[in-house]
Amino acid sequence: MNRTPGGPSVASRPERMSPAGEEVDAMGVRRWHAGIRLLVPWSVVVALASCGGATEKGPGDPAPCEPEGTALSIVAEDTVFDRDCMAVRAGQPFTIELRSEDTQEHNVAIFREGEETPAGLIFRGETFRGPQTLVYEVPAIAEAGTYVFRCDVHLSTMRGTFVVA
Ligand SMILES: [Cu+2]
Repeated sequence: MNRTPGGPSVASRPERMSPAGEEVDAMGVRRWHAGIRLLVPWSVVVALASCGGATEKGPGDPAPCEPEGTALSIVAEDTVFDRDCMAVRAGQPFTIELRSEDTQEHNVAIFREGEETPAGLIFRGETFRGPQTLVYEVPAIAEAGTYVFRCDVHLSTMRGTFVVA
């Protein structure tokens, strides 16, 4: 596993592709301590977000998973995440280890539920190609509630619930 405290090892990859819909935020996401300081035009993100599947969970539903410490992990393989729920405690920084077995690009981003827009963005991890593992360092989320995590590249299929309790 590659821990990447100061910046991902893939950041200097020279052959970044930039077809529409992929890598739109490649330059902006390298420093994930600043999940809101994106250089990408928001219109692109909004366009992506608008293609996302509807959220079927209501706000009154019980949390589908419980906090499990501050070191989360998730696997992307065959363009699917191996879990559909992650949870942390409010007010605690945490890490998400994303192990990708795919040559396609993946990432993990967290949004407020029902608000997969620039305004609702909580955190965006760098998009990268596997097979490779990155550890995202995510600032504390102060507000308990139900959020959404997703891969920005496959946002309609690679997604799940992110619980802050
Ligand atoms: Cu993906």
